[in-house]
Amino acid sequence: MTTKLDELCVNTLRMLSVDCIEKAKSGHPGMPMGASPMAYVLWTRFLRHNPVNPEWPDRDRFILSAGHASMLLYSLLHLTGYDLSLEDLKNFRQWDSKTPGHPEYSHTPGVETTSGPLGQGFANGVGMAIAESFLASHFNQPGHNIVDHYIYSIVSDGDLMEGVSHEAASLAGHLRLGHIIYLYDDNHISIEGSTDITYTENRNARFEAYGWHVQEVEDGNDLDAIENAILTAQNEKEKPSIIAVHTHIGYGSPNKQDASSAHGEPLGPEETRLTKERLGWPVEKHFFIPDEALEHFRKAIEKGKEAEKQWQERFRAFEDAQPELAAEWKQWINRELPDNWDIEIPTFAADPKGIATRVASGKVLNSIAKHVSNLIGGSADLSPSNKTVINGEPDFQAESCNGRNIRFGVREHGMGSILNGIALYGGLIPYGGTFLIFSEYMRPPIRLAAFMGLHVIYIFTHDSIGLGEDGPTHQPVEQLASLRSIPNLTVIRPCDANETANAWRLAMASQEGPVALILTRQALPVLEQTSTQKEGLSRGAYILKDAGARIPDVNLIACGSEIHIALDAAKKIEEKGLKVQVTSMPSWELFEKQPEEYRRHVIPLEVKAKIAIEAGVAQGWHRYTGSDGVVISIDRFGASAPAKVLFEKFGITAEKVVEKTLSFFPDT
Ligand SMILES: Cc1ncc(C[n+]2csc(CCOP(=O)(O)OP(=O)(O)O)c2C)c(N)n1
Ligand SMILES: [Mg+2]
Repeated sequence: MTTKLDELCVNTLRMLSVDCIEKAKSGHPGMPMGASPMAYVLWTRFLRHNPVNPEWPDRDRFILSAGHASMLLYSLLHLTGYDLSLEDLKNFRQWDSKTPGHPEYSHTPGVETTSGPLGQGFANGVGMAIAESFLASHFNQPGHNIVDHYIYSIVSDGDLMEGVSHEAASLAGHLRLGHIIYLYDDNHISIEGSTDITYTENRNARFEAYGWHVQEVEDGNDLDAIENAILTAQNEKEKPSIIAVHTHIGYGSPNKQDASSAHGEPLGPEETRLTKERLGWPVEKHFFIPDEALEHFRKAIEKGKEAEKQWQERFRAFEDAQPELAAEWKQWINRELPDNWDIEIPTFAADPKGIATRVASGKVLNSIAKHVSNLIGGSADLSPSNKTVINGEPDFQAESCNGRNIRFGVREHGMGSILNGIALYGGLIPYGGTFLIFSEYMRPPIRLAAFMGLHVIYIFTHDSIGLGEDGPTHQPVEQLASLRSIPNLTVIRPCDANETANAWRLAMASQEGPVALILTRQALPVLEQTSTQKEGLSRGAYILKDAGARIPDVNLIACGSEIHIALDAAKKIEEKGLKVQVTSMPSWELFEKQPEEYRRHVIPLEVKAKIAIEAGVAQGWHRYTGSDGVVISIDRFGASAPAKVLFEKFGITAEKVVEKTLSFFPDT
């Protein structure tokens, strides 16, 4: 039964959101007005959360996937008692406010993920559900339920149209992630108008085909119907649930309800007044929060404290019964690595024949995974190539949620967003692999991982024309430059097996943002120098081969497979009596963090001939060679042929380096 108080609370959510958007003269009122009833039911009758401790590990997760409805989330957070004041709400979308245009993770208390790029939140939730079931399977013991909660989301038409929702939904159905409960704000409107112009498939049938449990609520204002549907979804343990709630965008606005004009612009003063009249809201009041409504919403604080308290008691009992498991739990949640986690990372002996860095990566991953049991991940159907399997571990499947090998299927975009969800959830260190070229298919979540500062590790193999015969569709040329352009993403392109080991060391410790390991398909020599140069890689660049002079004549700068070409070339150039330094530069980002003195030492300014070599586009390298320097690069698409032939044809050879270098010294 819907009471007057329920109605008052729903309208408080609606009109608080509308007033804040009016004040900002910017924002999206339509969805908060239509989706407030479902949000109200979920947040006051179901969501187990503690506004005083938003990070309590066993809380339900709530994701507003349709981030444009941010004002709805901010209203919920304020009303239920999070550290978000009415002043903060009044500063919606303003410089330095806690209420940015779209919700930002770690910026506003209670925001579980950054949402706004449609579809991402949907897929993040799938990652969170994977993490939840993995942790439940690892830690829960008979009589001790430490991890047991739901992943809720409100998703919109746009979320469901985006491809990533298809990928993530398909995997979630396969994995039977029964703790997912998504409310679909089924309002038939997107920016360009009715969804009839573009989005007419049978959506229920779509989700049923994935193996989801599907329900419909005919009237989005029917609180009891919404409540019943959520209860039914909770009882469905074997399937993820979606509830299509038929709503009206801009509900209550006499002239904008059901119109796309309600989507993304303030109602305007006159329409706001008319809407308040229609909903029986005091017209003259702004940001009005009736006392009874506030009191009702704020019950979340006591309920939340109590729920967390009960969990703490359960945890103490668990700790008594299972001290070792409990210690491991704390270690994972506190993001600590166990002592000696890296003790088995191999040092590779110098070897001119060498091994591919992807192969080295597989060995290193396994040596770490033996000691770090919360390292979890997989590949988008390329694990035999990416070397991402943890040997001897089960797959993560519906029947084996303790498995650490996730089979993402051919779903790079979904994988990227799911990795973000796992990292956001906490307790786990996720990694995911594909060919470097297909990082393109997962760029949106890579960007968001960087933006949110998530600890995610990417294993991108087949890093250049060196992959050979598969040809230009598979050969990255611009991908390195494009990844290096993402702020807070650390890109590491190691030159041999030992640099690969050190890259993994760094990736494991890099908690402030994602790390992309860029690895070769082809074998690379293992160098004598790298086995003793652990420090070097962590500084981004270092002198791999000294020139024997304070100021060399020539500085060759490279990374990855081109280091070996540089070393070969150095020998030949030295035969001409020139002093040559080779700088190994696996990571620009790490190098840029070094003090200037170190940077000048590794790439001295005064050197006459500075030459960078990379089997990819030149873009960016002049930053290190200077505008007078030379970049030996590939500024076109590749070709299908054996790798050796391609390096020759594209001029990524020691001979080419020698030729370019000697052009600086016409007298030699
Ligand atoms: C990936 C992505 N593409 C485009 C947009 C811009 N955008 C914001 S909302 C929206 C669609 C709005 O439709 P819907 O999701 O149904 O929200 P409603 O209008 O019902 O509030 C679009 C295209 C976006 N946020 N993310
Ligand atoms: Mg819509």
